[in-house]
Amino acid sequence: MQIEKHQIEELNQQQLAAHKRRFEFTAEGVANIDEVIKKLSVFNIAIPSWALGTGGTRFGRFSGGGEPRSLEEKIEDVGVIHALNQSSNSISLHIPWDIPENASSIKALASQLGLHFDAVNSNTFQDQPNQKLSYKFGSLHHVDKAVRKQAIEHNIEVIKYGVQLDSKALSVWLSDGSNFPGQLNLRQAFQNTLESLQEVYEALPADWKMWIEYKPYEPNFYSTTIGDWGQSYLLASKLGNKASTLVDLGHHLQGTNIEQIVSLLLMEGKLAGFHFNDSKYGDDDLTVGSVNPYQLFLIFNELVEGMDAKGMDHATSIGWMIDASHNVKDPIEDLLQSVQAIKIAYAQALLIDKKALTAAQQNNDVAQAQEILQQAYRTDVRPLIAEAALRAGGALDPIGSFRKLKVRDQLIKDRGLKTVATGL
Ligand code: RM4
Ligand code: MN
Ligand code: MN
Repeated sequence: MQIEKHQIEELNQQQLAAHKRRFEFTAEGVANIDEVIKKLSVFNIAIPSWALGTGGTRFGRFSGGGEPRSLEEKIEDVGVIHALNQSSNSISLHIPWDIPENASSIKALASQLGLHFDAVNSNTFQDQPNQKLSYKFGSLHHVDKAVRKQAIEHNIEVIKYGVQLDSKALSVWLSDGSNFPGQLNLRQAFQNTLESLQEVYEALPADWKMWIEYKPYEPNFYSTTIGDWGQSYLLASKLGNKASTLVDLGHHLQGTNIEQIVSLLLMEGKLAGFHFNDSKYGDDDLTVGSVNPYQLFLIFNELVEGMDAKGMDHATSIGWMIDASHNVKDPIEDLLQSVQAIKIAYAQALLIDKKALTAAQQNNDVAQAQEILQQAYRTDVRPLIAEAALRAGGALDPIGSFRKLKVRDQLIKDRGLKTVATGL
């Protein structure tokens, strides 16, 4: 199913007059409005191939109907998202959940929808049918060299798929860890991981990156071998320039100051990018901005400030991706909401009066510093996001349009009610 340009234009037309009024009201207070709109127009966030189906928990999975049955259908769904928001022009594949059997036809389909391929993700946290050795006790950190070798080869195979699709990064998340004290020699586990990653690193093409994700617990509950940003950073530093640290917002213990981690990784040139989601307790993978939008804004404050300090291009110099899953929402609606939330936080960060904030910081004027941040945070920037989408050919109201166009009904008609997408 594909959304036609004229369908979006017709819906936009009905909302145009109200939008213009709202936009002019907000734009009046923004000195560099054209620059802000331009930055918002080129800002894209990748969609993970595993988030297009209904997510499950370990207690059950309730399929929502019309889920994509193949990689082609997942790409079509990203096409729908991108047609509506003009901000999701790439897809990130998880191998082997989504193996591109015929790379050239997959690439052709994607580019017809204005999409390309973001990072490829390896999976050594599950055993696959016909797999020789088990990952029950880990993969790249395993005590048995043969298991490590199998996991290394899998990562190299993932790079090969990525090369066929013009991806430029391998993203590695390991569930490796231990469930009980004493189970593992922690130093040995780390060293095995480093050696294994070194072999994968050797196989990276010259223009590729390796993104190393960390996570404090789950599925292991005593130690995770890449458990925090320090451990990821250590690996990335030892590996070399192509390796850096990937921050998944759900992979921190409660109360962690994520914006500070982000700020320092950026300073060191070791921030690979993001897996965006939101959480209340742990790796909840909830819709971005649904629980703690202020934290997201504070992260973007550090990002904009830190990237500007280094003259980095906001849109392209690090990886922007969603990593969420949904067991009670329509996945497409959820992803549209997530992308909107990210763009809202980014727009608010662009509105911060940087000069005034620097002055307040220099004068230890704490109250004023807070006023400046919250002035930006409390600005309703949604008309700016809508204007950027409008100028790029997207919908003023992506979710409203998705509903009015009855996209899900159509997908159920085309694919059936009881379809199940690959993924978690
Ligand atoms: C993990 C982690 C990875 C993702 C898997 C599915 O918790 O966030 O990025 O690939 O889940
Ligand atoms: Mn992740
Ligand atoms: Mn996760």
